[in-house]
Amino acid sequence: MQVNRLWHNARLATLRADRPGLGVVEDGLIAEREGRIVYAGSAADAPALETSERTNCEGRWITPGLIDCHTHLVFAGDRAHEFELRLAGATYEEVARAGGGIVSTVKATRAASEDELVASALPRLDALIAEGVTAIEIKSGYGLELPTEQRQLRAAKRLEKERRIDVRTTFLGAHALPPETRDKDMYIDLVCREMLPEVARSGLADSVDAFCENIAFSPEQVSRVFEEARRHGLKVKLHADQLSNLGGAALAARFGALSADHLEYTDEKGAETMAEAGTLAVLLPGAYYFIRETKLPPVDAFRRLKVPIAVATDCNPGTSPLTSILTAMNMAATLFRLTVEESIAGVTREAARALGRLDDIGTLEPGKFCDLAIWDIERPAELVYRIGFNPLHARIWRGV
Ligand code: DI6
Ligand code: FE
Repeated sequence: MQVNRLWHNARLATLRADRPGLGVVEDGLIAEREGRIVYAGSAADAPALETSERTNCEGRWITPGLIDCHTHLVFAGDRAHEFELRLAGATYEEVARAGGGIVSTVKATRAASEDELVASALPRLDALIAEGVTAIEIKSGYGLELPTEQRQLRAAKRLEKERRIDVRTTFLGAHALPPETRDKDMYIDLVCREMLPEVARSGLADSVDAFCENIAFSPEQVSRVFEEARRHGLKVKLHADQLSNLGGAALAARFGALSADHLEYTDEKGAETMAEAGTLAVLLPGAYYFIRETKLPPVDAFRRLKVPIAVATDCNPGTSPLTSILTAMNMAATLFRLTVEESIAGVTREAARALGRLDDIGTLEPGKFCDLAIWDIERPAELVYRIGFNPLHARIWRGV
């Protein structure tokens, strides 16, 4: 079989769902043609392969390229000053009610051009790419009015032209109440009647998200956004039960959401509803850590009910200024007690599932994009165990 490239003498963590654990293949080989995997398995079982580009991996580990399935990567300004306020004892909610929080990033983002949004996102994206990220989800949600929401989404899509990476965009108009509006129902009318239809028509967003929380929007208001998303054929996901239990996870599941995210305050009923609907849990330990939350998400219930678990950075300037997916993996294990296998699956196969992209990415299997991360490690646990150390040897995107 003629292939473009192959990598041999490697240990593969295939993350195949039909194999136990990480789907490890000891003496492994991966072959690629036209950007997709044509073989991933033991060298002994490989078909005859002709190629001009053979790479000896010298026993290194290969995982699927990492996927950050929940980020607010595109925004202007920063919230370092607020960080100092919180160090002085203000809670995240007090800062939000004092007009700080999301709204202060909104002002900076509204004032930024598309080029400025791209330029300020690139260093954050490069930090993730340096750790082997090959696909990322990026939300809007700092415009809270149509032109800036669209500009954020266009900037997010432009990142695919600036770097070799796969970007999925999410419309998060229902992120917070904009400074010029005092009436949440009126703003949700604007989101549903003006913003969402235009964003859907322009094809700028792959899915729709909302923030279901006391300092944001109620389950009823979120339901209106989700009904409008459904009318436009867009999948939904939800920032749910982060600071309190408003039944957000169950609400997301009832709308067949791809995922419910955060989930610190989700209860057994919420986990059951997610399991019935096939809605994934996206855990965001960076936000839990940064706002010093103490309520842990119900990981044991997710395991028992077989709710798939993904892990992401939630990179955003207010509650998770985190641009290291390896650190998010360590936090998921250290803080949420995920196993090494769950943490690695959480940023590969399950993150792909959370984006509805499992057909194309997230495991090392024939037919999938040849997105690889090649690591200088002796065992996969090192990817989760170490803090602030990046053992990436090479990142391959679409075979290159
Ligand atoms: N929950 C969060 O933690 C972020 N958004 C959300 O819905 C916070 C975003 C910010 O503070 O800028
Ligand atoms: Fe978020």
